[in-house]
Amino acid sequence: MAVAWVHEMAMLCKPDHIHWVDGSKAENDRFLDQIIKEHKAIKLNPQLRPDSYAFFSDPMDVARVEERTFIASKNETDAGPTNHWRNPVELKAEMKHLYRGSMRGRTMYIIPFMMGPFGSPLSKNGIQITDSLYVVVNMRIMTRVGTRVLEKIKQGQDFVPCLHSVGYPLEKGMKDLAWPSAPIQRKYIAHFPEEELIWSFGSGYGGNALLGKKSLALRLASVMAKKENWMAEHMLILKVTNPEGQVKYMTGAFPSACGKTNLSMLVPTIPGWKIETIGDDIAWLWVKRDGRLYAINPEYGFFGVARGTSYRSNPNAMKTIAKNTIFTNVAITDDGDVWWEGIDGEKPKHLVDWQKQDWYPDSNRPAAHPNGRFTVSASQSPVIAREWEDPDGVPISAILLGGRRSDTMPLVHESLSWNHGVFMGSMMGSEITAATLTNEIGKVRRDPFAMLPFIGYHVGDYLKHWIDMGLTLAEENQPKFFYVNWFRLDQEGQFLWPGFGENARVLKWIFERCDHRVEAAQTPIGYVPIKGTLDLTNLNIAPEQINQLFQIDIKNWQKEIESIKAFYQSIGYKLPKELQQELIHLQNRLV
Ligand code: TSX
Ligand code: MN
Repeated sequence: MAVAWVHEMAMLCKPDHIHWVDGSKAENDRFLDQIIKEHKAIKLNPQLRPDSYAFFSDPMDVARVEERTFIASKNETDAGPTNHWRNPVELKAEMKHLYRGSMRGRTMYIIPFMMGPFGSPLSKNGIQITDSLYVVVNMRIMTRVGTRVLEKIKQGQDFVPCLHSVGYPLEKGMKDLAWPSAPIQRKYIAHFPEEELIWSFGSGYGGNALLGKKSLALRLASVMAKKENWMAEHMLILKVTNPEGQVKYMTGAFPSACGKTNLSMLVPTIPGWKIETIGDDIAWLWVKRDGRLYAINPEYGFFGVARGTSYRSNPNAMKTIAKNTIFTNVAITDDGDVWWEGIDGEKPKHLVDWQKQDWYPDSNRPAAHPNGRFTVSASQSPVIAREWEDPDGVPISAILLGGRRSDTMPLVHESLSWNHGVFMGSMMGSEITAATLTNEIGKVRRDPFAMLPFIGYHVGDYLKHWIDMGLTLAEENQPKFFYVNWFRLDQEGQFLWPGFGENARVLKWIFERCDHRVEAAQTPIGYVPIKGTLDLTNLNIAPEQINQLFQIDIKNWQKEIESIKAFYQSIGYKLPKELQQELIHLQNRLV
């Protein structure tokens, strides 16, 4: 099965060689030696950053390309209004034409990989074919790669075939590039959910090319999950331990640029509380026979944004990436270490920037690309929870939701019911910052459950699946939803909440709400802390600031309702009636 597919793809792509990746350290070391010899990466100073490498991509290949990401299902309605739909037969024909001979002069690497811990009922096998060694060494960090998975597949276990080519064949006499890729109009990230197949062409970067992550673990898995009654979500997973040693697990969905990786590794400022990481990006969730919701992290590493990562914002990430790390599109210091905007310490007097150009403090451009990344094994984190690879998952008590909002949203509010929580998730959104679209700064971009680019089917059906999952959980087992907002501003435009490690105070309140240890005040939008129940000990914050953080401005909320209505209209007839009702209930509670 696997071998037949590989040979068929080799006939199509016509590589010079085929290499089956065994996943061993020895093999990985050989790949890295070859990468250095071919000048496709540099080795960092081993005294400062042992066993670490830096890659620099083509400036035209620096991020996921949503406008070239396709859901190819038989019926267009199955892709819904949030995806780019293509007819699968047509798309395959179009892409086959591109793959024909696309690996000439190159080696085709066959990567057997697994998403999820060994032995978990939710884990999925994949085989990625690629002509990029960058992809091979990154996949080995981000997923469980190697012979052990291949054995399972050869014994007859299912796998998701993932075909990837950078789309830059080397004809006779042609010289390779440091970062081969294809122009935008020949880039394709194609998903065939009915066949459970992924075809990616023309990009070597991140989620476009490391197909286990966004393509398999979110887009395809979300379709499988809907069919098989589980959930594939864009969520971190946290373990919280209180001073008495009691443990709760929480998941959290946040759009990009909200600090999801920072939250997943947070260092609490309140004594006796401990936070550990299960995952920082993706959660697969299912209801077990005891009637509770459990989560696994399908990934094996972190593919984090470098910019802004520092000992101040995320000390545990900094410790994690101290060695054995692959960096992409960051700047290089004169002593052979990495640098990016927002890292600790003084600005260097000279750097080589991500485009391999000399950079000085008065060069009017960032030294590291804003989407520059680190790739590192989760097992290297000093705060990885010991049960992070438990095939049985961890039981979830709370689901955090949030976005970047300068007004309207309080620091934290709790759902009134499961359906109200799904409503909160459906209307999630983040204000557009300078880092996103310049012409719409300040507007709220709706991003239901932070899944907008990752739902592999109709967004209305996806939201209905969330409603239905509530029905399979007994009420006492339903996790509570908590909408948090670290980004509310005062009249002067200053952040009202110190954020970062101080967020542990909010997690403490959430923890104690799950235990019914603290009362809450009911407001039209949900439950908020009663005076004295949010621990503000040793926090130098004015009572007026706290009032502002929790202020519910009726006018702002009426505007919010109008904006949610418009968003719901864009979803169309498949929007669950339960959510329409929640919107009406909210409107009624507000008058
Ligand atoms: O990650 C963030 N978190 C979550 C941390 C666990 N960020 C960074 C977001 C960009 C990725 C935050 N930024 C958070 C936050 O809680 N809060 C803020 C806003 C903020 C920024 C600076 C300060 C306070 C709040 N204060 C000083 O710089 C002194
Ligand atoms: Mn993500």
